[in-house]
Amino acid sequence: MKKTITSMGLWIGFGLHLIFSAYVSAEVIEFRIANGTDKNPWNTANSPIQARQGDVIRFYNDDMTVHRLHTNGAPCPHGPDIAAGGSWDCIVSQPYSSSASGALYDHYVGPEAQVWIEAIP
Ligand SMILES: [Cu+2]
Repeated sequence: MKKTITSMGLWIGFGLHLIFSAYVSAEVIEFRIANGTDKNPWNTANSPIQARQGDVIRFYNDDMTVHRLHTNGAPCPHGPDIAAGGSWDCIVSQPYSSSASGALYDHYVGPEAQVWIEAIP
């Protein structure tokens, strides 16, 4: 009887471990578009947004103007408008390396408004 309980306990523990690891492996990474960013880069090559596939990059627009992330599908689908004071979740579905493939940018400004993201598998 005691042995049964112990082995059941192990299986439950193992199950919880699987659920918990799956849960903690996806993270929400918060990135704030600073007030005054306007037509300038959102960040720099030296401090890219770092994420893993499955994570969410939550962009908060702390600026006074609308911003929109331009992507070609990676690391997440092309962004919608993020109104001043608003936020948007970029669900990282594909790896993307700005250092290898170039900075992403603000759709409304163009390539000079760089957004550096390193999203690994
Ligand atoms: Cu675009």
